[in-house]
Amino acid sequence: MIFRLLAFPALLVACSLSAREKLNVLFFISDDLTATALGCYGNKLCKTPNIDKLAAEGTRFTRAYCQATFCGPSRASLMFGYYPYASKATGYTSGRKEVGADKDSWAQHFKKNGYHSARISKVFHMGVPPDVSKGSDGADDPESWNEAYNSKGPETRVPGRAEQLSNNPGGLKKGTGSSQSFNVVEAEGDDLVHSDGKTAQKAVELLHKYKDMEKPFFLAVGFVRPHVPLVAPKKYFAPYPLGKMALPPKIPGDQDDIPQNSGNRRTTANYKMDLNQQKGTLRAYYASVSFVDALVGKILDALETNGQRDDTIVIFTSDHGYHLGEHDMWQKVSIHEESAKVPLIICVPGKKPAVCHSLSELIDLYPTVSRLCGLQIPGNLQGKDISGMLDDPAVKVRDAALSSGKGRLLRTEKWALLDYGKKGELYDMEKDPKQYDNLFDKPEHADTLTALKAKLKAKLNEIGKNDLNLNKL
Ligand SMILES: [Ca+2]
Repeated sequence: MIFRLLAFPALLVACSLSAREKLNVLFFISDDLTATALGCYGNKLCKTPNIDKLAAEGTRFTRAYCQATFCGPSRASLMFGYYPYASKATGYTSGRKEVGADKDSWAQHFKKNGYHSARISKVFHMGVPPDVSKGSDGADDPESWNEAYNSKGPETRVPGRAEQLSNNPGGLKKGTGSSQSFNVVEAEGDDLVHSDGKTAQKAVELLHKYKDMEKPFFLAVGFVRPHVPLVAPKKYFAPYPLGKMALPPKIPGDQDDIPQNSGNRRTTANYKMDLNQQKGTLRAYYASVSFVDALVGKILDALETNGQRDDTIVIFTSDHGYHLGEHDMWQKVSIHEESAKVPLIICVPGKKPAVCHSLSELIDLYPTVSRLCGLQIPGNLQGKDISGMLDDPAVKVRDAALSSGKGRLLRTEKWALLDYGKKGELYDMEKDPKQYDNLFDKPEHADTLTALKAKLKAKLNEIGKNDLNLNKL
């Protein structure tokens, strides 16, 4: 039960002493998880029953976009409520240091307003696997938390069946993108061998501890999978035999109208992956996603068993999306749909389940959840309060979403403009949702392009202009 009627103290006294005036917040953030891998977003192969169940109980957003398509700037942006363009948090390891001391993070805002705030594992940037192997803090912000825990894990140094699924294991040539390669381990042992298994166990422990706490809690739980290395207990690989894996369609000439840049060179050709290596990568990614899903289920079970579910807002998302072979591209940094769009589920007690197609951004979480919990929304935040969408999914608060990676994505309901300066991509998302036909240079769409470019320029002028720093990616 949730009590807002403070004018009626008799009612409060009549009810359980553990009842709180404010809702708790349980925030899940996965790493490098694309929406296309989840059952609730239409994937027929990858098994995610627990996340699907949460989606069926809450509002699932179909057009939610990250503000940067790699870890550091995306996480700094959503946690501090500013576009990367508006802060100096534009590099791979960005965090508080770049954002500055004068801004309260989302968690810190809750901490300052009567919440007990806690973090487990990766919420701000952490290097995966280096920080995970060491159990170190990465770019964490200690000011945000009353308590914080890292989940040290062995990553690839675990017994099991190991594979390197690329003939270019050193990664791509200098200047062409990532050195992150597809290391896979089907690990011996149970969930608790791994960082994420320990994270879930700690979350269950904290939820139990918070049962009798007077303060409401803000608990942020970060999972490091399905970020590479693709290491998970071998039981999660079992449902995904190689022969069952279906890659996205390979369309001849698909890449011919995509301007080459450092954001989209993580291709099958550059990684030198044969068909079995591509399917093996998909298989290991799905196994990693199912591993995360099982752990989400474990934590939500604890929330239910403790009787906390009716007092807790549950949010599930990822720091950005990921390519799993669309346009023969892999990984992140590109600003195509699969990389810039994120899964987003917000489940608020007492609100009807819904699917919301309105445009939203990860920086909307800070103001929205502040509003839902009855906290003031700091006036300087750049996100918008989208809580109205949770009462009525037809509500719209923005006519375009902005993301960034190598270039800038302006996404309206009908159009996607991928702007790289002189070059770019333009897609009609109603007719061509998979982004096969780049209309950027087509004269018949010149007026649309001009209008979208003007809209993008106006937005950037409004929010700040620090371009992302793609060094070390
Ligand atoms: Ca990431």
